[in-house]
Amino acid sequence: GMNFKGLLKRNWLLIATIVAVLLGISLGVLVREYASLSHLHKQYFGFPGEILMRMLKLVILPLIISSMITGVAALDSEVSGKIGLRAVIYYFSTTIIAVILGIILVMTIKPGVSQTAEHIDRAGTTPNITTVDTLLDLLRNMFPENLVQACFQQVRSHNITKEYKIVGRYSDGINVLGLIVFCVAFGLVIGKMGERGRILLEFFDALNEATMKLVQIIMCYMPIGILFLIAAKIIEVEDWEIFKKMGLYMVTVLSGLAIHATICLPLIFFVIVRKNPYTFTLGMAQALVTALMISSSSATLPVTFRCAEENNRIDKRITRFVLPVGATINMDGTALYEAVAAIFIAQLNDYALDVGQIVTISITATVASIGAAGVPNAGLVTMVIVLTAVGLPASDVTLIVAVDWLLDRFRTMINVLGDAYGAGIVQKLSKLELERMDLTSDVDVANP
Ligand code: DAS
Repeated sequence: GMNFKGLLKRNWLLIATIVAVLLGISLGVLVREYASLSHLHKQYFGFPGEILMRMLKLVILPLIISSMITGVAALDSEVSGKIGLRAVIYYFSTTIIAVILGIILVMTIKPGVSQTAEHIDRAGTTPNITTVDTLLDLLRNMFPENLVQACFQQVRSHNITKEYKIVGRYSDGINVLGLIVFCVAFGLVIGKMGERGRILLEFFDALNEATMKLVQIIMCYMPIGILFLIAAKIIEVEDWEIFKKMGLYMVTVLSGLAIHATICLPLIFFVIVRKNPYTFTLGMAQALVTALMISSSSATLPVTFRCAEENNRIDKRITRFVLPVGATINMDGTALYEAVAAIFIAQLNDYALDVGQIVTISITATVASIGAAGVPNAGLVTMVIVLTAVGLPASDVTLIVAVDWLLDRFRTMINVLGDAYGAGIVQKLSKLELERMDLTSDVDVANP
């Protein structure tokens, strides 16, 4: 058995992070109650949290590049094709399951039926996007015209400001999808080059190792950053009343996310992997708390990597491949949320949906979740395509903006969990190929 001290020692970071969350919430509540801070001072308050976000975002670039290139180059193209296919099948089926779950819940709980859209204040203006636009943007992003620019490109998607204004088509960040596509192609080519490719492979492998060491250092700062991040958020939220009005809607979304995380995903995992799914979830705890605190799958990626590899012992050849792609396109939580939100808005408007429209909602919610970037509030923005597709006013997205900061956190957490389970499942399904490679290859890039 393990003694208490050992447990503490092994999980100190997680424990410190959870303590930081609790302290941060208390601090936020206290400051709200007893101090009246000016807008400027509120901003200063969040500063240590801002620094954490900046550091996490900073390592995304070297991490994605080095992990994707080595991930692909270390496998032969046939194997990486198979692994890629399995990952895509997993992403797709779990996303659909999440959407269906969301639809069932919102149609039984009916959170919007007892009230009308007039009772909820609208905020901000509406963006104007269509399904076609979103798909084209997705494809455009896959083929960046300039590699350097892709590293700091303004991702094409809408952005929502603190005042809940939706302000146009861009939010700054990295074009992750574009980099992934490039790195897959580049990795494949390097893998095929033989001896000459080896030097590049070793370079990127070393880059990956160095980056992960940096991540380890950054994670030590995490509790402090998180403490101030959550405290500042609590100080800053203006409208708590809205939570009463939207209570049932939030309960619907949150219970859907909870069921998906504790029943659907674990069941699939158990059937395929035959291991305890909850131990697996616990292994991801640090990443899940991080996602909850920063509402961004991309910025959580470094932590997701560490948890999956260190705690859950997933093969690096799998994580390097499955996690970055998952963080960008596999969003179960977002998909579930989009379906619930769209039907909730229909209920508010007294708008009866027929079966065809419900099918349309499931499809567009899936597309919208794939199209959403792994950044805060992205799902709220792609929501517009779901509404437009069934003839609901796109402007009604403004009805749910005020509570999105909270729901965003929870759906991001489920997005990250889905990616992690995906890595575990794909690893199990690819066991044969991985073992065969272990036997034939003389160098082991994944575990030098
Ligand atoms: N917050 C997002 C994520 O990073 C997506 C969303 O807004 O739904 O996963």
